[in-house]
Amino acid sequence: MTPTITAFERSPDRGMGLARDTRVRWALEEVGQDYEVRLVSFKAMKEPAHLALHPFGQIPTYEAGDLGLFETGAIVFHIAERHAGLLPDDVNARARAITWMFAALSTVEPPILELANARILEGDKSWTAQRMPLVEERVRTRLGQLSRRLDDADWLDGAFSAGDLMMVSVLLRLRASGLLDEYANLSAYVTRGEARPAYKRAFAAQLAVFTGNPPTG
Ligand code: GTB
Repeated sequence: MTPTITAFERSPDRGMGLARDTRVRWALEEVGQDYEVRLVSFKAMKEPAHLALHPFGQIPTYEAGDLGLFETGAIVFHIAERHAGLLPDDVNARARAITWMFAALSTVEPPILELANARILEGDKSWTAQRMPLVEERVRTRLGQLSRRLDDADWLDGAFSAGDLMMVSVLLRLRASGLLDEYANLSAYVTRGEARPAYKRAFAAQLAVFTGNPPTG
């Protein structure tokens, strides 16, 4: 059964791949699962039909048969559990890969989102200039810790896994800030993720929504 995901009809990032449907597309591409996309407007996201699927009125969602999911962590985990390629077979290695998914979403992403909100949503507030160094420092703390753990490895725990997919997706949001460039190994880690053919296909597919040009080949 071909799953259907939802994505922004018009992403505010103009197809830079920062909206969270990209990570779901990436997971589907990694495991070779075809998918369909239903584009939703900001208005439609807050209407009953979409709220029945996503209680917080957001994208992405995932539907396959009777199953409807929201939250990228749950969606990517579901995909990774049902297909080979994103989670190791070894029980302990699998548990560690899942741990990295949670770490990406609940430990590394929050300060990155705080930074994005401080810049985009609160950038015009009088207190932003004072607050920004504190917010940036919280991001640097996590990046420093992650950088030390990754060290000179290609991926967080052996072979590429759903944990890396989620961590790279989370870190990508930092590119424009320049903070990622302060950690050469993390910057290279993100570039390594973006170089994966599956990521490139996912990126091209979400960009095509914005440009109106479907990817070829
Ligand atoms: N925790 C949820 C998950 O992981 O699935 C968060 C989902 C979420 O934040 N969805 C956003 C959304 O639907 C889109 S991805 N927002 C609309 C709303 O809440 O009303 C977040 C996002 C949006 C835009 C950019 N951008 O333009 O750069 C980047 C990321």
